[in-house]
Amino acid sequence: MRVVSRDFRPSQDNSAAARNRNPQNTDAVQKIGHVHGYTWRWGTKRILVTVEKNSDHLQQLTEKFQARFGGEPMVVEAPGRVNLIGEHTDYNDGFVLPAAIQFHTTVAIGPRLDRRLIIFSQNYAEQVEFDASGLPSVARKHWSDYIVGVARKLQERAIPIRGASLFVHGDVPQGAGLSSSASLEVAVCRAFLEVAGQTMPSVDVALLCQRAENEFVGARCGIMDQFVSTRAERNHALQLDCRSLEYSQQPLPSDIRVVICNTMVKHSVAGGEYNQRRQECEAGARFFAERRPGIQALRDVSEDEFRRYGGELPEIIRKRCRHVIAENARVTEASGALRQNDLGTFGKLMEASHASLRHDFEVSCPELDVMVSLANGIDGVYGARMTGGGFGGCTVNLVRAESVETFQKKITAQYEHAVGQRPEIYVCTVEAGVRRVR
Ligand code: GAF
Repeated sequence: MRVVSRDFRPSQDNSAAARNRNPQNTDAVQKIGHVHGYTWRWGTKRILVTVEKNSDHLQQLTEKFQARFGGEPMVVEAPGRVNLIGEHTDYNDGFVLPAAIQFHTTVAIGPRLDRRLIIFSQNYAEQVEFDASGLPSVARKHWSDYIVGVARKLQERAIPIRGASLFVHGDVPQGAGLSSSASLEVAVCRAFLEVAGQTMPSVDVALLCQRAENEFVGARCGIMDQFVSTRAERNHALQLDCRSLEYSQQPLPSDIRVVICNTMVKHSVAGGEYNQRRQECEAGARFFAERRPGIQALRDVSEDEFRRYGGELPEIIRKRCRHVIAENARVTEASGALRQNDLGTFGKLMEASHASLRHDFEVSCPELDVMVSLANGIDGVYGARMTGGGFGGCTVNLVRAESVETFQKKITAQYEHAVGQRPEIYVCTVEAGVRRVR
């Protein structure tokens, strides 16, 4: 890899708060401004400035691509996600219920006549170059690992990676547990496919991106993030069976909002704790497999079997297993509750999920616990829990639409008071999966 330039020109205000979007609340809008591809709205009743991404950002990305590389790029964008329930179940062949959100990684790509792969990241203000016919075989702990990993996996499937110029920009908050990595992988995969004139079923795209992260980057993540980034539908949560990859789209009631609260504590799936949890789950699955043939993963262990044999397990493994087995049952119940519009039950399941992640799976942290407990004390909140891998990052909250504004104000003030750090609050729109936008 050659680092070609570091570009320290000031970029747009890219804080996640500035990108927060709340289209339902336009009654309070007084002033509108257009800055750097974002529409800024100032409301009389609101504390927070909310910002809508508009189509200008694509135009601006295109112009930046043209200024740097010349030519007409194709542009692809893939969303980040929030997981409503079903945490650390995906790599146990279990069930999850995530939704794609309004934060994306956007990739502008144009073919080159030579074999060079030139990639500029606007977020890192850095450009790197590779020879497409001799891509690095090991990760270097650099943002480009995700892109190289995907390119190598495509090459392994005999998809030609020709010379290309890429301009990459992501507005998924990084280290927040909202799948900035998966959205980068999926966007880049689709961009390479477009430029090669090839198509691939979206399930295969998700699997290929997961393999790139598992085998090249070295994070042993499950399939949830890549899958929802490819297959999500607008205004729907996606219920996924992570073994069979069968899924269904579940409409979200129009009178609730999915609100994400960022503790501002950084999280990383690439960190050792995540892989360690996975090993502990695998040890648990091996233990149960010795007692009942046919068990391949914790997904196959019933609550009854856990009660019967669980006492023989070392305490740590027993706790990990208890979380996964109960969490799988919660996802099934929560999906049923969502279908019935029973948000009270859904909220209770979120609460139980958080408690289990905190005490049994031990992936929460004090800031996440404070955020959840504050949310539970605010009117109009059906449920709150940590979301994503944990060890920091965000909580997900299901909030009655009319209570969202008060919720934002209260949780911001109360969290800042309790922790000494101002949180970022994102009122989400639920979006579709990866698509070519230009
Ligand atoms: C991270 C991983 F990437 C997912 O695969 C999943 O395991 C999640 O943590 C926890 O549910 O986002």
